[in-house]
Amino acid sequence: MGARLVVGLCSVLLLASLGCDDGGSSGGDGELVDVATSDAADTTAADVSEDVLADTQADVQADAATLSERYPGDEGMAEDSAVLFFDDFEAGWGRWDAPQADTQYLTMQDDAAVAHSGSGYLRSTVTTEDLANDQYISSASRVGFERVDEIYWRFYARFPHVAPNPHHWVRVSAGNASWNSSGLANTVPPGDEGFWFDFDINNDNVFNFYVYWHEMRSGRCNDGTAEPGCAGDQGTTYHYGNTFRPPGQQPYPLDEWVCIEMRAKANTPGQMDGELAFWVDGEPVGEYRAGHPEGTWLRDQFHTDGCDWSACGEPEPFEGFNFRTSEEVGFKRVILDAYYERGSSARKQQALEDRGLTVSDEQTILYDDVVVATERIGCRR
Ligand SMILES: [Ca+2]
Repeated sequence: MGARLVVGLCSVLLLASLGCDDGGSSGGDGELVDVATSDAADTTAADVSEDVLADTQADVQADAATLSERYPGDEGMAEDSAVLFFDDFEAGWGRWDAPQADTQYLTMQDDAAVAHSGSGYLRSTVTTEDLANDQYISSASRVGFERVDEIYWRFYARFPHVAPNPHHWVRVSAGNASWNSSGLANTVPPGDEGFWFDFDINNDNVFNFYVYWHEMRSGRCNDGTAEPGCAGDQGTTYHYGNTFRPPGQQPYPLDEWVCIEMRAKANTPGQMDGELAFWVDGEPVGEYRAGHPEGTWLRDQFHTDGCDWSACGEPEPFEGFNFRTSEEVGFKRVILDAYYERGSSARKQQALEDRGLTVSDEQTILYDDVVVATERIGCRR
């Protein structure tokens, strides 16, 4: 809990340093269809054309289609060799490493009128009263899998009420065989041991990556270093997650299922070719890789929405992520976490009320159709 204590400070700093927000959206991956050619030396023109068609369809099936396109309704997807984890919440507990049964905050539900698929879904609820009793509450289910160099994670989330969003939300962690220290606030993870990121929601209901890795920047100095006396010296050295929030996002709609998918690629050791990206309802929203997008670092945030602070430099192409120094470090766990902190929830509640909104005392998030895979999943068809 000591580590979590420092996270509270972090939110104040983050809120204080939140800057510009305007239009423009980042690019994303296009889908490339690999059209086959046919070796047709001994066949007729008609045969060739049929062969080409058949090969093309086979290639679309095997290479180009997302998992969702290949498995309509997600039927049979769980058995695909690219799938590391699958839960449509139709079979109760037992698929996650933890928990194995309902907890005070996390409960399996059965209601076809609400569920995204079938009748089962997962409900996370943390109330204001819960936070009065316990300052830090993590409502989380977690699962590990064999380490991989590239990961896709799709799930559906639904926010039924106007309420403070979690202090930090869902997490992807990468590590070597023994490293299990993701979530440790204000701690730079060693490059040959692990790295991790949260996928967060701010009070405007838009998303950002919050990333810890061995080359993460400190919030102390304007240039991300932690040298006392530096330009913009904040007077104390700290390392909280580096923030990547794509501009121009539409806030998620209230009480509707939203399809979220993220992608993370570990770098080749010694190179800056690590990548992060996410899609909302199948549309690319943010992508961070060597050379893209253009932006400006200030302390521990990469701003892609322009800047007007005094130390603001010209936007430059993002340098890419050097997430790890060893190939032993791979993606190994996802945590469907909603982590609340009493102080930040109270500040978020006040900010929402100041906008004239009626704020629920119940901070609820619903989840359904979770898939983790080594290739693009896409939204359920
Ligand atoms: Ca379901």
